[in-house]
Amino acid sequence: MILAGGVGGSKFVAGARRAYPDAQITVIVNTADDITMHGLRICPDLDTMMYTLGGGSDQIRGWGRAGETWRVKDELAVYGVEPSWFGLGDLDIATHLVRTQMLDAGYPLSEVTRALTTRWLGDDPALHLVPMTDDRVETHIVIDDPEAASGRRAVHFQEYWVRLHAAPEARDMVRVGIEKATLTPGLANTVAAADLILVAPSNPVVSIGPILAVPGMRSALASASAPVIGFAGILGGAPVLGMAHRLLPMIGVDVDAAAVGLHYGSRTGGGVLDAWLVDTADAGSVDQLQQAGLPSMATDLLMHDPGSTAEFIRSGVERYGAGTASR
Ligand code: FO1
Repeated sequence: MILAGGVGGSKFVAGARRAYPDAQITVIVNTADDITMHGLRICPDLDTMMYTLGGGSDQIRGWGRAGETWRVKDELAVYGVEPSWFGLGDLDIATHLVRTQMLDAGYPLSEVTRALTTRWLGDDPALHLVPMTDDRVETHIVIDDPEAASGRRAVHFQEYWVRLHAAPEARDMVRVGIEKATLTPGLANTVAAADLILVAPSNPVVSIGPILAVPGMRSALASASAPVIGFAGILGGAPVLGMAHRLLPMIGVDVDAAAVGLHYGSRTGGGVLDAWLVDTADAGSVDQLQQAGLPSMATDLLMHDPGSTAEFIRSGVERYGAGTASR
């Protein structure tokens, strides 16, 4: 089982499939980036995962479809319809139309996802993409706004990320809907039955954070019999992908692999991890992590391709996959 976000998460899952081609992998995917635009429900992390693992993603952008065209977007711009800062490609729109119709017809997101992934992954019983929850959860980021009466306003994460390029200081975050969200049916049992649980090197604040914040997720992980191994997405003090460095300070965590590991925490200390892999650039922090009760090792964590990703996943699993001395 893997906990993951979108662009980095899908690369990680591709590596895990390469490392363990015979394993049954369930990916719990973040859905707090989801947004409704032009009447369409968009689930960026689920779609990035589905397109990437199905061989249909744009390799340069990392999101959306390969060979995409933008005629609908251009038409919307001619009509002057906002938001114009978010690019929905023509091929991608078909996915959102199917999803929105199915949701409107009453299907839960997990079933919609199963239907959509059947097209991309076939009936492959070895890979399941599961949204963290069927409920609507959306991350909003609070930024300064001198024109607002309170001096601040909250914007949807996509607006912060795509329109504002994460430039304004992130003052606070609200995960709208998280308190009432429940884990996707069956997920707690899947966690309990897993042989191995991996936390992908995805954004700790807006990708892994929301998954861990779904009520019931932390307790499911705490009582899982499988070892939980996490992989740092911060290498040498900078995120390998994305803009986690703009969000970590907001939750009081340094932009540093060891700090993120300690933020997730060791299971023995009430956190979620049994082991934490950092990049060789952060080898100096291994002792500190071990002393803090979080078993740790350093290895090359750059996801050049599925082969190199598979290699570091195997190293972590060989070292910690049978459980740790502390358990
Ligand atoms: N990212 C952008 O930087 N610009 C876009 O216009 C954009 C559109 C978009 C449409 C569908 C989709 O599934 C993803 C899209 N993304 C876009 C990526 C997305 O904003 C983020 O990278 C993730 O939500 C963060 O994981």
